[in-house]
Amino acid sequence: KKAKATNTVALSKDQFKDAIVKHLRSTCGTDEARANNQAWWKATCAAVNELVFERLTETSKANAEKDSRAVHYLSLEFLMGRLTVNNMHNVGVFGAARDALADLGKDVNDICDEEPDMALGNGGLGRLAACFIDSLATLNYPAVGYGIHYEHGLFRQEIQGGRQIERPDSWREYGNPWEICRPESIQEVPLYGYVETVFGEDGKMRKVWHAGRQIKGVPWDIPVVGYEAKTVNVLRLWESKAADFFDWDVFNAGGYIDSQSEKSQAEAVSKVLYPNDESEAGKELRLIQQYFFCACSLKDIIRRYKRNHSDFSQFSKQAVIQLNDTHPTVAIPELMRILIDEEGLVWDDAWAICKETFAYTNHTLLPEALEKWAVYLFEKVLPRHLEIIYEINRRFLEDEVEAKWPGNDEMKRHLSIIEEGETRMVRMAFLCVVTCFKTNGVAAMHSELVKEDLFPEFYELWPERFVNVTNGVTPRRWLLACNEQLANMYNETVGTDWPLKLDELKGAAKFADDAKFQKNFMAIKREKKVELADKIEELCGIKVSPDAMFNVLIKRLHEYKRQHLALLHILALYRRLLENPDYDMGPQVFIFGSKAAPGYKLAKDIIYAINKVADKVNNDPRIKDKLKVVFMPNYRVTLAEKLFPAGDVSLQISTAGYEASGTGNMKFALNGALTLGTMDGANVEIREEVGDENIFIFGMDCDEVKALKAAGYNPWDYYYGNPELKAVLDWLETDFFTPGAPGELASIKHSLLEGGDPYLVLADFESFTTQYTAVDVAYRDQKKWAKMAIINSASVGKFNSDRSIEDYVDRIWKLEKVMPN
Ligand code: 26Q
Repeated sequence: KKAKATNTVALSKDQFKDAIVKHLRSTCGTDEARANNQAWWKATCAAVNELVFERLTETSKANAEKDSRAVHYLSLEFLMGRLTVNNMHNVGVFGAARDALADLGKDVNDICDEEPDMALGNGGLGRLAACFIDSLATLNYPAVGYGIHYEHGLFRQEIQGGRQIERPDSWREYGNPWEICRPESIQEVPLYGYVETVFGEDGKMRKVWHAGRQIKGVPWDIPVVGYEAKTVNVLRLWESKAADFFDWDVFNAGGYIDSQSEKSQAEAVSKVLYPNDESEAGKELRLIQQYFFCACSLKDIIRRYKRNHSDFSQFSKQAVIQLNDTHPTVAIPELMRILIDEEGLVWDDAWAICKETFAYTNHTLLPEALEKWAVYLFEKVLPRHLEIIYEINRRFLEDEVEAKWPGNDEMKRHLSIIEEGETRMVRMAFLCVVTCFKTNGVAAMHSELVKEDLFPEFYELWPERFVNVTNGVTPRRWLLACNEQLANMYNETVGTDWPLKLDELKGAAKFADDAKFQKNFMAIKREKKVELADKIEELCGIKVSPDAMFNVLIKRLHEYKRQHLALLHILALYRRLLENPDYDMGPQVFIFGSKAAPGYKLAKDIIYAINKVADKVNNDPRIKDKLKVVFMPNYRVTLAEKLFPAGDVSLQISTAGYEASGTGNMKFALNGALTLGTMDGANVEIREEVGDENIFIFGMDCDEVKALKAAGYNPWDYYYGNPELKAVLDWLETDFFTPGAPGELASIKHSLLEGGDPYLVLADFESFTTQYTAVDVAYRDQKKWAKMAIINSASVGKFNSDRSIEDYVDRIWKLEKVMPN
């Protein structure tokens, strides 16, 4: 039996063949004999687009006719990856396309490999936005994703001599067949300048913002194809351009260079994605990026609203705006500004609309990741918005804080949207919580911490505003498209509805003990491991055995994610093998994939250390291939699609209380990997779903972390208390892994001792190594392991992003479905 998506054929193989050949000629200007793979890919996309664009038009027609409430998902990041295979599955032509290409002498995988990733995001937050718009379309909800059409996405990572080198990503250098430019919807955005107070003839005071500069926003629409393609929504990405007018005065005065520099400054706004996740640089251009896309998006939303409405009384009924973290917060004062300065509303009416329109998702508890902007920067770039923020803050402090905590100036300082100090700062998260009708965390535990630790006073003021929506992942990309073998096995076992109703995988759990089912399940896992092993040899020149246990740790590099804990553990295993050649352990492979923010020194040192340890371990004949370490360069969505299906053990080892949710943990479990992880983020809920006997939990929980920190954590106690830990830390200072250059790996040790080990790596080390031994033992009982893996995969229906979206709809958005014709 074939996957359902390949059964519901919207085009036959022959029709598809004709379409490809036609587009080779009419779209690509070539023919079958002369086309290269790039042309074949573009012709294939064009054939798919015949179906996609028709559904896109039907969807926008239906939404216009019904004039229904819609969600607008504002995000600086959409980490879409490749679209071709996904879109073919969702419109139901994957099988037809594969067979058509085969008839034409082409392999569908080779052709689809031509597509560059759309890497318009850093990590979890950006990929979540991509899964959410997939689910919104699949569930037929009216929704628009708004973001920036970056010329360069997240940097491409090369590894040279073990170190990360950043190279520019140019995803659309040779054109992108999925995007449509919409010049009819261009917007203009003001920046800089000053605010004038004017009094009208009625004696009323008005504010006029005289902008010092204008830039133009050009929208590019990416179709977002729902599964089975009833609904095709859009992701609208704004590109910045110089405003239209040509400055003839400057030109005639011989200042051609200046008008050119005006142009390049305008184009700089959407030039590149900032590569720092979980950290704030406070760069002016980043603030301008945020304002640019918020201003364009709000104008777009209002333009559409005004087609059917002559005043703003229905605005918040028609539009809800979801802020993906604080990055688009400036949309709040921008909507206030439009309503008051341009539409003539009074403050109270404008404020009431804003309070009913915006909702905010928090993705982090890390203090250094909470966005703050210097007041002076705001004043320079967005002077009118600063005034509005001051007024929001004044009313909040004088009315609401004063009512709750009368006369308490300390509380006012503590809760003020403006942080006092040497440089006064705007606290963006406070502005969100004060305005938004809902604030949500992204996993059950995280949402509790948002209330209790991050915003306790705001929670006291408005308990009803705080909700949880646990993250999810789209099963279309993260099972159907990336693991065809397992998808087909599930089709035969539980039927073909699971890509929509992931809970139905539960029906496979009753076969967890069935020898034949186990054999098939493990054969698929092995096939995926062979595919990955081939890729590892191709990319890294390292041979790994598919019979070894594959331990995979793939995510952005950060101290709180503790890649260095895994590294210390690898060193401990290596040392045990060297000291005792008969050390009882099955063959192990550790696979890392991770990008470090370019300015994050320690993160880059950890990448270097992983690569240096890998060089040594992989080439040490004494340990007889029992241990291999692989760092796969340029981790991204397309590589993730090969890694998740091949993992045996999913490493989710953040310090408890620091990983808001994690979503890779869900993708692994869905593909039959077992989690070795801490009680953090969504790991807690994965454990609830799969059962304590099917997950390996280690380390301190969140309360223990807090207690240890409160009692005064001393990493030296652990260093001196555990000889193995001391030995591996000391090893890092020698030149064992960096011959002739001792000390190259010492920064890791120093951060963990003199640096105070802020994420308690040393405190959790022993528990990790102990629990790892249990995993190794379990793995060597392949029947037991198969059972646990099957239960994992069959039990994680909760983590379908469709469920997340239904939760958002119930708890926050209150949307109704619209079925296009
Ligand atoms: C902020 C200011 C300036 C430049 C960059 C940034 C920035 C960019 C990206 C700050 C943070 C991010 C990304 C954060 C992120 O990915 N968070 C992750 O979100 C996931 C989805 O909710 C969670 O599963 C992860 O736990 C969380 O770390």
